[in-house]
Amino acid sequence: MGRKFFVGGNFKMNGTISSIKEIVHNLSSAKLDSNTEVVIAPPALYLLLTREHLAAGIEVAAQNVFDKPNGAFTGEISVSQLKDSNITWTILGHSERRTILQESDDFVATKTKSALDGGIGVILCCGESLEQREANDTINVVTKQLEAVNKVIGQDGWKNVVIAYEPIWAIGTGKVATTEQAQEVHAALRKWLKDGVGEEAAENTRIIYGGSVSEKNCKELSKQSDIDGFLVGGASLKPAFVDIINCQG
Ligand code: G2H
Repeated sequence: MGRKFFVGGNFKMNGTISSIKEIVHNLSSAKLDSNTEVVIAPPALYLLLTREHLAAGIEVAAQNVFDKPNGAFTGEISVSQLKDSNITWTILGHSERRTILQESDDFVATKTKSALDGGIGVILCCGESLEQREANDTINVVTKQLEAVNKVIGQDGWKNVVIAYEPIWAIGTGKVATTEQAQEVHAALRKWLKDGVGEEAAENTRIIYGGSVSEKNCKELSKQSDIDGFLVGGASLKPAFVDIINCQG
């Protein structure tokens, strides 16, 4: 069985009660390709509202989760609180958190382990800066980010992980990676999975692309053999998100 196409919508710190209700309504009433798994990630404040109004069959993700079960951790949300709220996924390791909030590879790894142990799927982001790409360091950077996770989750953990390759220079810039650039890194990540985790993980783990994905560029990207979907930021707030979900039709 092939890998099911996966499209995530990362709303980041955008939206209001009314705009999120509108997005959720549009998505719930649209005709979506049943061969695509769809997960949307609103800001934490709107997770419950989103879950309440969203059609069954579309899942909801947090944009982050903490690695401790509960207690005195002001401002954080636990895995069990997500579970309790029927939030079944979380994004982790997004470059905006790695750079702005200084999250290390090891911290992302422990949060990934906590999420998986608690029964939440993880959209695990990795990606290089422009400087790192120009220094030919891309594959080294992204595999190092994944290695930190592999050390703590082990082979079985990858079953509930979707890897999102997001070159930092392509995020929110309108500068999408070319299909060749994206495919090259995705293929290298799959090879890393094969060599470092195992044949099964390489075969089954979805590797999705993120960074200025739009209804215009998604079709071409989706034809690449190692691109199994998208993590969409800006365009997930627009009606065109439906066209991205349906891009394989
Ligand atoms: C990359 C992406 C979603 P955008 O961060 O995670 O955002 O599509 O706006 O570049």
